[in-house]
Amino acid sequence: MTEPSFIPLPEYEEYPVEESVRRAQQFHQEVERRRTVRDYSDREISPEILESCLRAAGTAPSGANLQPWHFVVVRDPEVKKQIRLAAEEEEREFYEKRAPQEWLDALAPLGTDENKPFLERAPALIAVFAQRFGNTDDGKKIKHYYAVESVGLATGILITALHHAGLATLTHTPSPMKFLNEILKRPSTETPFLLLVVGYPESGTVVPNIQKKPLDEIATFV
Ligand code: IYR
Repeated sequence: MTEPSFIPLPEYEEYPVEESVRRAQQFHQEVERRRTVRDYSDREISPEILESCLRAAGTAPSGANLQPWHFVVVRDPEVKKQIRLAAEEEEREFYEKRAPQEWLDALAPLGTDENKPFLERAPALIAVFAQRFGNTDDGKKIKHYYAVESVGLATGILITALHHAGLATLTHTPSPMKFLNEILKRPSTETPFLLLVVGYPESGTVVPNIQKKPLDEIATFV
């Protein structure tokens, strides 16, 4: 068993209260502008932006620090096309057969359907995988604790980092997503978590007129 080893908290910054309040408010204003975008321009993204945002995602806390995530960045038009075709096949099943009416009613305000042109047009797709198992340095199979929760945390940071860099995203969840393992050649110990579409919004893009819940509905202070 490895003994614990500690270092001083690196680069911790405490702010005067007023500055802290201002920073919190500014951050809220910045993330409040984030909207899920479904219409993308085909303008390319500089790879350094994606790399830095992925490094930011990789700082997320995870169960036992096992970092149970893998991100596949897809820019190759041929691979994007394969993903679009496979996703649209699953989505057609979903919208025409599998989805109960209640689910379709919940989606109606978003105006989504089985057509996913953004999977080919957007310059990058990031397939996020959760690794339920991993390997130690000496090749033993180990369980990853809280893999899904950890990947959710990393993905939240990724979306926020991309927004901060001026990019738009769409959290797309074709269901089932197992086709991503085949197309992207990922092992069966990895479960696709979601497919993040990344790019610049098409000029004149519109988004659904929907609201976020107010603070008193999402939080209770005891
Ligand atoms: N996966 C489908 C359906 C869908 C489901 C939810 I929940 C959404 O918030 C949006 C869409 C699709 O991507 O169209």
